[in-house]
Amino acid sequence: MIDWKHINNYIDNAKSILLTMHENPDGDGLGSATAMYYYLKEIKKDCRILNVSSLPVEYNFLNKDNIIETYKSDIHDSWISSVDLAIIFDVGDYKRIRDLKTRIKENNIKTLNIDHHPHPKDHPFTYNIVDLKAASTGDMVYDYIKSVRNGKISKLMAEGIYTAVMTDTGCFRYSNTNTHCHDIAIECIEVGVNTTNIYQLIYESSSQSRILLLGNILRNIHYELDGEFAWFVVDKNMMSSAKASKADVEGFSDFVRTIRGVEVSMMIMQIDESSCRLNFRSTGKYIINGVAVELGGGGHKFASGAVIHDSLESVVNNSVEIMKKSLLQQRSELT
Ligand SMILES: [Mn+2]
Repeated sequence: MIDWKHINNYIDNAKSILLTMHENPDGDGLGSATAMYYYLKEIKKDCRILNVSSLPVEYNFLNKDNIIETYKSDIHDSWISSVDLAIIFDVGDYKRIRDLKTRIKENNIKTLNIDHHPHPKDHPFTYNIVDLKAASTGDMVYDYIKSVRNGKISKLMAEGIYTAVMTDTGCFRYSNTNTHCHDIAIECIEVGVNTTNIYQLIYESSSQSRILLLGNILRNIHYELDGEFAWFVVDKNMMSSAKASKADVEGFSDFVRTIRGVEVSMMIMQIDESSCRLNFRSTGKYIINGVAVELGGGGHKFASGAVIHDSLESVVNNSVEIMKKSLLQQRSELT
């Protein structure tokens, strides 16, 4: 059990608090930060949410009060110099806050990491609060707010928390979904969160480019190991011919994992001539973060990823082989 009352001292002692999360943020990072923002404002803290990436359009509803800012050195550096505490949500790997990591270091700002991804023992944070069992970082923020504040959470906090829990559990479908997720959802509905609306804004807003790209991908899936392992490539040509953006690719690995018989899906996405992004998803039979770590990345047991600095061709060859080897090894241990 995490001692949130004790952790509250770190927050209580800070006057100015910076909230941030990993680049290319998802619903968990954004929802966690907005919920925390509204709580910190309620207790009259000077705080801001600064992200290194811009806000994906489907999450605009969390930004009614224009509280989610994209970090710009000339606009924000003077405020950052007055910050005493940076709270980092859902980061997985500290380098994923890019330039903000440098600013935090330069200004000797204390760091509080709140995350449900594994971090090494020699982590760089002042305070490292990790709960690997939490379905989302939003669950942890909810637990914190509940332990220091009386009554039900406010509607604005609940919109963030609900978004975090819903997106990280794949709408309460993935194996990480537990009774706590549902308890949180009940409270969110009780305080007036329009859950249907949030679902539609996030999941029923595919661009035509995304659908065009998905069609192309679905025609080119490779199946290995009797159909248990499915992988696909998204290269620069596919992206440009569909006029797609990075955000259009979100969720494709989850989708391919839903094909009958598929236990593990892998997306290999070309970033440029010399780097690729990999995404791995598992239904739960095989653990796939070992492969992610081997390739220089990380993540959860059943959802992980990596960025590799190499050509597409060589990344395809290597990663498919490494994944097949790991799955065959695990398969032999299962039987
Ligand atoms: Mn998360």
